Amino acid sequence: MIWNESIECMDREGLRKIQSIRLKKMVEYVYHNTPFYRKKMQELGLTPDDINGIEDITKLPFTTKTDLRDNYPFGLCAVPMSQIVRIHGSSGTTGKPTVVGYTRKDLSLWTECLSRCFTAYGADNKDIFQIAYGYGLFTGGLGAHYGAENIGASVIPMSSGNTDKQIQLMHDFGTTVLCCTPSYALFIADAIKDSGIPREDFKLKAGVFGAEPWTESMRKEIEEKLAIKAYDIYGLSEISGPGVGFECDHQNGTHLNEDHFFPEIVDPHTLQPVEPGQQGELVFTHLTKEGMPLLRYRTKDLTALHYEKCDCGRTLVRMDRILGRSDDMLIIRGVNVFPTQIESVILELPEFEPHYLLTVDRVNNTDRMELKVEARPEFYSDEINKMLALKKKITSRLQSVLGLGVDVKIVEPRSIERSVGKAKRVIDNRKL
Ligand code: DLL
Repeated sequence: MIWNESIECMDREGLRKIQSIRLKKMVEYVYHNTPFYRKKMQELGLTPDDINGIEDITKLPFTTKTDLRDNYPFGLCAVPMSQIVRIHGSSGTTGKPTVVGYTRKDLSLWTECLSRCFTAYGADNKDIFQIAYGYGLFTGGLGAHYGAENIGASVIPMSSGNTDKQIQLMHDFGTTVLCCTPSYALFIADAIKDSGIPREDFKLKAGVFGAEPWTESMRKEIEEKLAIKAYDIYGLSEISGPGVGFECDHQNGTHLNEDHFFPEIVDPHTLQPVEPGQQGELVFTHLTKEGMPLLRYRTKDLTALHYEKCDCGRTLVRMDRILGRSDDMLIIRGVNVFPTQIESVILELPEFEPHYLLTVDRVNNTDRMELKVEARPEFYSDEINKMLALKKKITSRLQSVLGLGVDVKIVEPRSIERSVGKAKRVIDNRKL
């Protein structure tokens, strides 16, 4: 099913025309309404007349999270506060949150994007959505909420946590679609098993998972444990929140709503555009946002884009799974390591649960990685030889995939702390 066929399946030439018209208008708009961009453009010797189409986008300056922090809280808003009707933000781990302001029109376009996502997952007004993303400054809860209401579905605004209640209502209300982070989905799956309620008594059929990187093997794990189809949803607060991108039934990449958010992939070092299909940093330019439009916002997310039409009929560009954020990349003894690589190794081996905690330390000037990973109950044993054999198996697999030695500690099932939101799987104790 397609929510907005005329846009989602538009020929690419037509789409490019729309993007060009919108970009030109947007540059004009920010030049006159966001002093930050006027200054940046003036420094580059640019005026709005220099931007005549989407091909001119590379002339424009980049925007970074630091720019948002420097203009905290509302310095990048292009409208007076009287027109801002919603404020969201991402908390980050330290310091001040990144703040985003939405006008009424921004909220309505965001809702349109989410309606496209949910329709692509096969949902409609007969579905019951359980929103188990956090409600609050985080965009997950309210973003998904309005999108689901807009397609006419019944919405249970649960927010994250309170897992026993989640399961009770999921059962009693007949939830068909669960929205939460992939790590929370795993937590919920185990809790359903513990509840003793048979799977047949639940009506759950699909899951809308995002807000953190997750691998293809994690998808399989969730699909098996919950007996549902698991879909990816991508987004970031700076651009709008969930719904910047979504998977269709073919699950051949995450379609981006590029009539509103123009995507580019650049080499994170040179900042030059890369060829389609090549991996690099994802960059977005708002084409329609009013409240706080951004030009060439560097997401730090590493991925690649594919422009061939999808078998679902959509022409919207398809994005590969996010490998990770460039700031999540660990450099261990000079080797680049992404937590998603570790997740893939763990899930490849049937003996382990997809729960892990990686701790990085520097001992005598050498980086050391310790990985705590849970064995599945049927493989966990008191017999030391069995455990040593398991440890050897995973250590040698990690060595061959990462090219690095990892000190593995196999721990009891359910002993690693579970997450109800974005999982924290890495602790880096090095003072770099
Ligand atoms: O996480 C928005 C969101 C909510 C997306 C609910 C999907 C579902 P932020 O808190 O600003 O916003 O974090 C954005 O999370 O730059 C990515 O690094 C990561 N991320 C989001 N979705 C995915 C995904 C929300 N599907 C940051 N796959 C982004 C991988 C994701 N990473």
